[in-house]
Amino acid sequence: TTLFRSINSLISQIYRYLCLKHNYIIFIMEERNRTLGEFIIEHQNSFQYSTGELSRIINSIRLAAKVVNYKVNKAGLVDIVGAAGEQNIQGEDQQKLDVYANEVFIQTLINREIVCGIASEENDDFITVAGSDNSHNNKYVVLMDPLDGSSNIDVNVSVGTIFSVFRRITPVGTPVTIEDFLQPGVNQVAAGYVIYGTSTMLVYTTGHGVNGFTLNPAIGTFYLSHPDMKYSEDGKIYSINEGNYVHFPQGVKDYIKYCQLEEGDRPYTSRYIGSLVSDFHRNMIKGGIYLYPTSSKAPNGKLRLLYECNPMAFIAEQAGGKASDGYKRIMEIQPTELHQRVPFFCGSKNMVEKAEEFMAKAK
Ligand code: AHM
Ligand code: MG
Repeated sequence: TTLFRSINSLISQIYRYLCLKHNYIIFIMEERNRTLGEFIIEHQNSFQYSTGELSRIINSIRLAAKVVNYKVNKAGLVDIVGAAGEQNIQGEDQQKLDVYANEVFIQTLINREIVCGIASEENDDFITVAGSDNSHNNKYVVLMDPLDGSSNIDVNVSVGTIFSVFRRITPVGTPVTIEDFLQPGVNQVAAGYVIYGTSTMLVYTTGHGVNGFTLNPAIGTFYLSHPDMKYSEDGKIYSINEGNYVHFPQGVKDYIKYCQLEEGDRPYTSRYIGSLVSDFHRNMIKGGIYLYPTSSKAPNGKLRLLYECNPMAFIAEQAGGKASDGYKRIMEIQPTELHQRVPFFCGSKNMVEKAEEFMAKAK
């Protein structure tokens, strides 16, 4: 036992030394903390179609997220090693990070042969995945925004990956068609996001609540850090790009004024990062509302129904929050095109309902 303890202590001292030497953050993980891998295996059976495919999809996303995280963390070095379109000192071509993230997520899903199709905000059309035996036998399609808010990269602000998973509608064994992607959000079987922030987190739902996992960068493992995430019913934060105020519909202008009024628990605090994943994540933890309405400049809003709003709406609802386009539930909208935009009101239930009240009044 004494020998075993000494070896153990020596290993932990070497580990700490290496972490400090390489500037890693040391996470002291208690034994009860489960890893994402363990969590996926434990919860596989709670999923109604439980054949393991959905678990494998989440596993692939976990892997791709780690790869992208590594690259995002090096983004500040671009000036040193060369900007996009140039070659770095090793003679390697530099890529824009959103293009890189897109390739990593697509390749990881294709290589593992677990999906029959992928649609990405970065690509004009969807990708058909036939599988190495050309059988088209897989059942799921993934839709994603591989690096949302990527304009924030240059200024070291958090960005994210958003994903949404559906079962195909067309028969297994045939190539996917556009119908498989144009499904309303209520058909989602899983959705989530990765936030590349002060720490990197993967947050997802398969329709049984929302769980958040934090990456320990020293050993490359996600740990369950935020079990069963919930929105509070009310919140005190409103997040909107107020620079567009004059272009907003009257209902939104009235709601903003309501948020700013000195009455009861108001005025609310305004917080807007301009990175959907980060704004959403903060509001889910602290209680708040995120709004990207229509405006005279953007008559359908800016955010994409399939890649951004549906997955966030699924997570919001699973966390007890709400997501609407100002009038109706986001997840019930029947999509008509891949890159469709919709206005987005999402967050604490009572706040979204209040904003909807203002929208209805001003209609
Ligand atoms: P992107 O998909 O081109 O990155 O745009 C989406 C982003 C969201 O992350 C963010 O909430 C929004 O655009 C910010 O837009 P704006 O700068 O108009 O406020
Ligand atoms: Mg985006």
